[in-house]
Amino acid sequence: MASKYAEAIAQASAKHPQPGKTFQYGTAGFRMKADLLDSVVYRVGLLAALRSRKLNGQTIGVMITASHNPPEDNGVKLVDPMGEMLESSWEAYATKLANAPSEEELVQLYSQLTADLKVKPDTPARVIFARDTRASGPRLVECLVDALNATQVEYTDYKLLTTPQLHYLVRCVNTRGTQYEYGEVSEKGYYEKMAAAFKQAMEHSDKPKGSVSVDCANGVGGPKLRELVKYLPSQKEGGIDIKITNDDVSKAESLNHQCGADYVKTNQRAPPSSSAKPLERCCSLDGDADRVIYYFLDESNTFRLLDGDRIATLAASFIGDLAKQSGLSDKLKIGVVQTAYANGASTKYIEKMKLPVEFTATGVKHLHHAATRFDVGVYFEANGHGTVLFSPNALKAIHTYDPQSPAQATALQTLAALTDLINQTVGDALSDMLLVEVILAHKSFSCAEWLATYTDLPNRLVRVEVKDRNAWKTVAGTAERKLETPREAQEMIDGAVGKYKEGRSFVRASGTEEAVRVYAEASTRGEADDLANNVANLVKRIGNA
Ligand code: NG1
Ligand code: ZN
Repeated sequence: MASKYAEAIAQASAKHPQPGKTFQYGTAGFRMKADLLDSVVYRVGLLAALRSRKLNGQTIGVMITASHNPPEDNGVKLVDPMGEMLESSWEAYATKLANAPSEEELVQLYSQLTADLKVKPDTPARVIFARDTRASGPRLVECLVDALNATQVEYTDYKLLTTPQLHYLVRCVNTRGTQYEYGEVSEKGYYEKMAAAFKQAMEHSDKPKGSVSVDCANGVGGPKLRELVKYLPSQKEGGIDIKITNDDVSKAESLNHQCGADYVKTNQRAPPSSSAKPLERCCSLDGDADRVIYYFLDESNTFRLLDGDRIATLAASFIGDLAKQSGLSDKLKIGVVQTAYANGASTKYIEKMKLPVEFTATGVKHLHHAATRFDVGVYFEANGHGTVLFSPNALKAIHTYDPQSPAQATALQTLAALTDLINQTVGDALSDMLLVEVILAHKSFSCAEWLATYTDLPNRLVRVEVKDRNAWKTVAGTAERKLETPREAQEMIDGAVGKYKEGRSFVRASGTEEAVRVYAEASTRGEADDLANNVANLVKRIGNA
């Protein structure tokens, strides 16, 4: 049976032909050179309509961004009703739709999916969408709109937003008028909610010290941070002195170029444009403002990184203290979720705080999912993407507990503020940055004091090109720390690791690039480099034999 929208789908699809490529909806949706994406975005629009109808007209989000990738790339991903990433079983449908070679096959597949998923074509469908600052964004929005029109979707174009802002809006729309109302459905609502929570979180703290210089990767985070600052208390009112840099979105080619969170994390250095003085607090966002990384130059002008692991440990220790001080420590099971890329020293530090640590595969959707199993689940990838999730049980405890002393009341108020300050849908650089600033102010910490909480093990990440990255499979349940195939590889890695004090190394196929990644850490810089090189060499040998 032909679907109700078959003719319209085929007609619009003819404007966006499949370029004869194979696409895959990966951990970050679809992402590649922007000029290959028209048909993909069109088909993602079709899937958004199906998804919304399947969920009885709940609003689905579509974000057009390629995050930290170069300016000529773009990407697209779907956001589920509570602001989470698309349910993983639907990723396969996205991939299938993107790969249908012709209009006929696309229409047939669409009808098949409609039937298989028991979607009623007359159910209303709603979509909201936004994009980052890339030059290809407006063209890709047209492709998306063609799909939404063909399938009679009610939609709102939010134009330029950060990825987490779109996630926020999706959750707001779908909870409007319910007891779980998340916030006002507008960009302004986002700023107001965050600013109010920030003020409340700062009420019982010292004034923030010094300034924070924010590198916005010349992406959408720049204009959005400027907007947010208008809602935050001024420095005189006890607010933060925020210095915004790399916020030029007028030159397409400057996006993520020698700046931004990925540049800083990968190169372990500040952007060349940085004029920060020693001990000045700095942070970098990525191109769609869902990652943040802190850093500073120490007294001897050496670059010091405070990455996602550092933010996770800082947040977990602060929230753990607040839970104790407010009398809620029995009621709140706080845990931390990491990936194998987390520095071993950060894991030890969390264990020393007597908090449980869980490991998942790479990719925030895995971390996010694991974090929901705690009352307070702190999750961050080392690259700076993460957030803190409060379970319904935790929210209830925090909002209904009757404090037994003024000290408990104070801690409880700060804790309650954090539940609003921290984006509950996805990692959010603006929200995470304010969280870090709040904690540093409460603890009266400089970056140097934050860094001194533990010492990172020297580590090295190496990218190795091999014939077939899919030949590199990890053993299920090991959070990607052990290889199943190629058969001989793991034993050889174990042999290499055994030669180093506190050595650890693992190899996995990248989910976003045609390569495998080698991670190594050991007790000294030289040993970590050696181990990484040895393992990389054996991977090259096996992978290109
Ligand atoms: P891959 O390419 O699968 O290693 C990279 C990052 C992930 C995650 C995704 C999505 C590392 C080692 N890997 O994944 O953490 O952020 O990109 O952007 O940083
Ligand atoms: Zn990003």
